[in-house]
Amino acid sequence: MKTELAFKTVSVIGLGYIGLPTAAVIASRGINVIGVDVNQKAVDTINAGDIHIVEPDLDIVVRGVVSTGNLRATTTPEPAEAFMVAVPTPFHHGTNENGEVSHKPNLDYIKSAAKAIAPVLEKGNIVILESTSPVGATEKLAGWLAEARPDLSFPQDKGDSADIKVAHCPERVLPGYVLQELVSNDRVIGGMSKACSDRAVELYQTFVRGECVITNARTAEMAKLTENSFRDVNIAFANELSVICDKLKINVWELIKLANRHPRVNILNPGPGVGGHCIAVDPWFIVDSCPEEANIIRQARLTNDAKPFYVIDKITQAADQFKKPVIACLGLAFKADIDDLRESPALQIVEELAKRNIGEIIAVEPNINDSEMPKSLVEANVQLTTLEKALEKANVAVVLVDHKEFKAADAGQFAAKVVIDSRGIL
Ligand code: SAJ
Repeated sequence: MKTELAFKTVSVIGLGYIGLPTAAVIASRGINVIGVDVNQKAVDTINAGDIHIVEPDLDIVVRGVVSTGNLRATTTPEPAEAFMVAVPTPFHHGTNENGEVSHKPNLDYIKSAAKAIAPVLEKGNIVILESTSPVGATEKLAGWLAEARPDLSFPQDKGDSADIKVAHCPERVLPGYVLQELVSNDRVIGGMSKACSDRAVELYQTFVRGECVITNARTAEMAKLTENSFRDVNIAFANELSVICDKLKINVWELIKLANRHPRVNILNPGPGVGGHCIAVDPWFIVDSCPEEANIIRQARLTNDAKPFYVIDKITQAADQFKKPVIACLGLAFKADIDDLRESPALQIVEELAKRNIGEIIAVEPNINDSEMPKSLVEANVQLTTLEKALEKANVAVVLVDHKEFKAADAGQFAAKVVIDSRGIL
């Protein structure tokens, strides 16, 4: 790590799950960071030294850097030496001309960010796209910047000698471990020219302890999509195995443990589906770019998206055995030991069960309180309660998330109930 500051002022555009921790960590290295977000409430919260997202220890770091003046948030971009764009890249749901589901990447947020920073760009600046993006997005970003600033030169035209440098350096941090992984993970740095990559490495070396590995922008974009697709395909394999094992009356957890004893086999865990904002999204960017070629990647997405419905059917069949079924659903978050319910297969399952009206549904989610209960569940009269109370009352118990509280539960509490353990923790 360098001791002298290669950058005095850095701007981070988008203060969400990636942008805010990145801004805070850079600010903690003594660099002046201007955080920009369109959400006035988020900006006010940050300037008050608070945070609007959930990530362990982030509140402490943000409070620290706001109090020293190293981090300041605003809704309007200001001049800086480097601009890091960390805005969402969702997809548009739709159907193609053959009537098949299609997922088109939505680059509107990147385009708005480009339009917002273009007026304050100065010769010598670098713009880095951190958002997970389809291949070609960095070139598009550079194109939008060039359109807005014909007085400056850009790497697509001038290569190494361009006034503005542009690179893609995808974020790769795991929610729940963001502050550690921001510093310790290796970074893939894809500059639009060598000079772009070199300057980006200088920026990342101010706070990254991992290695900064240089490639071009398109490869960097694809590297990120590949990492998440690799995980999705492997989870789909595990999910498919779990369905096969149910049919063949084999315990899939025992099977995977045994197979994983082979030195070259490492199967992931089946579950109720794949949630979160990355693994269930990014593979579609590859499918959209190469629909004819990306067959395994598409099938993995379909397999993982079908898994919640398989679990719902199993629960419905179990409930059918009782006159007045009471179904305890353990977990609402998208994965273990976090409070993030967005794109959660557990939440999707509970919502669908409530809709089907198959009995009384009670939910246990140790990481949220009553006021954080999703509106959809409140409206459907799903009660949030403790594990003990839920198990006392339920005749069907469903494990949807492998939270530590559920793993620590006493096996006796589950006795005399129909148990559906989608995470294999019991
Ligand atoms: N899951 C399983 N079985 C498993 C592993 C995960 O069902 O064996 C499920 C989880 O329960 C969850 C979903 O997959 O619903 C995704 O969870 P995750 O922990 O695999 O990943 P994310 O979405 O929290 O973070 C991923 C990470 N990518 C990889 O591990 C390759 C992270 O490093 C990325 O930075 C992040 O996506 C991102 O932002 O793209």
